[in-house]
Order: sequence, then C-alpha cells, then structure tokens
Amino acid sequence: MRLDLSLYLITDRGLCADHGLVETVAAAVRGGVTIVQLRDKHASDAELIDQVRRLKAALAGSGVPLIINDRLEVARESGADGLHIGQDDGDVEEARRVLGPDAILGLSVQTREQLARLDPSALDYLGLGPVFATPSKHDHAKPLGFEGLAALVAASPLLSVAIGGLKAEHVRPTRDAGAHGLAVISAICGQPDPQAAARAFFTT
Ligand code: TZP
Ligand code: MG
Repeated sequence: MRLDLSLYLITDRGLCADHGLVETVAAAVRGGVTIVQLRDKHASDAELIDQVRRLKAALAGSGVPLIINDRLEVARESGADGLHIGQDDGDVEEARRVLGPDAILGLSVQTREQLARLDPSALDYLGLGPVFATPSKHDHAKPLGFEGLAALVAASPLLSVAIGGLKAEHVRPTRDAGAHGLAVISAICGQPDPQAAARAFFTT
C-alpha cells in the first residue's frame, strides 16, 4: 500500500466511543485521512484482531493502510498493513523480520540522540513529537514546539509525521517544519463530526 502520511489518524477507544470505532474511522477517511493506526493499550489480542477485521472491511477500496500500535503479534496475525512502535516497544529489526518486507513500519522518536542511534534501513517512517503537551498520552516526552520539530525533521533520514496536540490550524507550521504529515487523535476522535474534522486539515 502507498504510504501517504498527510493526515494520520490514531484511534482512541474512549474518544471513539460516541460514534463507534469503525464509524469514526470511516467518516475520518471520507474526510481525507490517509493512514490509520489502531491504538488501544488495554484491548486483548483477540479484541484487536476483531477490530482489524472490521476496520479493514470499512477501509476496503480506499487505499488507506491500517497500522497497529505496539502489538507485533496482532500485526502479524490480523492482516493489518503495518506496525508502529515506540522506543521501548521492542526491536525494529525483529518486527521487520516477522512482518516481512511489504509491511509499513514506523517508530516514535522524541530526541536527537534517539535519531542518531537508529538504523533507518528496516523502517518506513518516523513519528516525531510531541509538538505540544497533550492529555491524549499521559507519559509523553517533553514537548518540542515547532522549532524542536524542525530540528528533528532536519536530522531525520526517513519520512516523518509530527504528533502531539496538533489541530487543523497547525498544518502550515508543521509543513514549514519539514514534516510530511500530522498524526492526530483528539482533533478527529471524539469530535462531533469526524468527517468534517478531518476535512478541516485540508481546508483550514
Ligand atoms: N504520542 C505522542 S503524543 C500522542 C501520542 C500517541 C497523542 C496525540 O494525541 P492528540 O490528541 O492528537 O494530541
Ligand atoms: Mg508504544
């Protein structure tokens, strides 16, 4: 599947509850979301695999890939299109070996030191952030701001998507910082109209 990081939706079980996970994602994709990550720290493997099945059915024909947060076994077994891992979520090379050459593989990076250490050869993209402090992730690292983001992007050997407190009004500064896209939870999940919320990223 084509990797387009322009608008990267990350799901949140609580925030997606109003419209339901699948309907939130489907609406967001109608609004222009280009890639989706299923993120649920507490769901069982079986629950996640069932969600992947339903999400893949909703995404069929859209060309929008579905990525799994953290859970290598779920990514492998579910037929998802890839995996996104954090700095403490295991080994990039191992994930590539398990998922094969066609899977989309992303890694979260918060600092220049992490960038300097990484081997980009097994990865497709980096998630850089947080740009701003956000209640959507309780243990997030120190916010970078757009200057910090620009410094990380400049040192990044891969495509990158910025994350953390980003809203439609931040498309311009994020692009100016050099990132290829914006990853968001709360700007779309939990919004009264997720389709319109996604569309706002292309029209604001
Ligand atoms: N990683 C860094 S910040 C964050 C994650 C998963 C949460 C982003 O959520 P929001 O609501 O778009 O700030
Ligand atoms: Mg993680």
